[in-house]
Amino acid sequence: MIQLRCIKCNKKYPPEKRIYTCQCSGVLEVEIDLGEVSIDKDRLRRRKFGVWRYRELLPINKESKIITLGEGGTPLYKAETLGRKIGVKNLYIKNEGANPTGSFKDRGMTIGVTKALEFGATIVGCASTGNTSASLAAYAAKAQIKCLVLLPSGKIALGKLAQAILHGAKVIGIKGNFDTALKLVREASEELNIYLLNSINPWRLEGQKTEAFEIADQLDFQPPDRVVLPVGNCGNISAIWKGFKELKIVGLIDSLPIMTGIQAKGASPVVKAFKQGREDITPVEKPETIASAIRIGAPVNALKALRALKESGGIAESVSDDEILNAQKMIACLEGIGVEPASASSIAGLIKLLEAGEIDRDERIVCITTGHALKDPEIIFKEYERPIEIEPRLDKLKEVIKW
Ligand code: AN7
Repeated sequence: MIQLRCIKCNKKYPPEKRIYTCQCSGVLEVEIDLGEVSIDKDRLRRRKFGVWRYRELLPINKESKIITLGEGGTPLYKAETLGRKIGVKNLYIKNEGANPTGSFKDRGMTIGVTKALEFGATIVGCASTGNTSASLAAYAAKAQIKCLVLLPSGKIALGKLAQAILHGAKVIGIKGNFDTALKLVREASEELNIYLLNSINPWRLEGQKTEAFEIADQLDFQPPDRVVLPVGNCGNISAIWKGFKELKIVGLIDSLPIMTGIQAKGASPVVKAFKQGREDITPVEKPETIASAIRIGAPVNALKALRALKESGGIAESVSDDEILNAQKMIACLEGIGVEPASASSIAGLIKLLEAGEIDRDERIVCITTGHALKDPEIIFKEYERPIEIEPRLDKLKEVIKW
């Protein structure tokens, strides 16, 4: 049995109901009766990697037309060199930039757009700091339905904007930030019959919980001690925590990791609330950071995230733009993994917490890098030297090569 439950007042709704929030305005969670689920490691191992490897734990009808681009199945790297540099023996990087459109959002959209079709929607929409729009535009194209995306004008990394345009979405810039755009698209979804696929949509997060399933699976069901990831609108950390809890309930793992959420200093309402022991956030009016993906001041899933942090005995920390850029360079040059700035905040946060003695160096740690470096090429050109140009002569080449 599947139902929707409000995480604030516990009110339940049947899954056929096309709603995003409770009457009390609390956010909803999908509840699957895990007692009815039969799943075992041997059956899983016979299937290929990816979101749909875990279909027994996903809330999709058997008859549904599944919209997929082959999402998930991303590599989990043992980060030996970076680990040695920062003094962690067992450091892993789960690289979500390896998804079809270059971010973890694809895991959510395969479920979200499949669900949109189940509901008979012909238009999907979102507000976005970039990656959600790139992903939704691609999945809407695959499903051959219309897609509307509202973006904070001038604040979107170029690669993401290019993707949304390429896949044929109706892309509209909003004078304001992400939070303003989200408010408008929520209003528009009511009036214009648009199926909303921001992370306020509980079905979408069901796809993202497979990040937890895959991490456990790739570590032979010996879950890590800790998972570190960037936090913006708070959907992903909530989804991943839900995923680990479900794996434990169905008996595939015996322990749960400590969740560790990292925000950028200029956009860190969750870190502030966490440190003050509160369950509600005070929105940041003018969020600012070079990590544009997580430039979010009023995260809609904050309550879910704060509960995930609390239940797992976790930590929330913020990092500066310089720390983020430094971490981006370290991952790129020590491990060969190119990530966008928001993603690098997980490593930046880990370094900060190790130095502060809040994380034990003996832990087995997984850092999630959420989006690909090419999403934001402008940052790279701004922060790094451009190539010099020479005449095509060997003596000139010898002159300029100084390793
Ligand atoms: C690379 O695309 O919110 O805490 O509109 O793109 O689940 O919001 C992106 C978020 C981390 C934060 N890393 O995840 C959007 C959007 C990257 C991201 C996050 C985002 P959530």
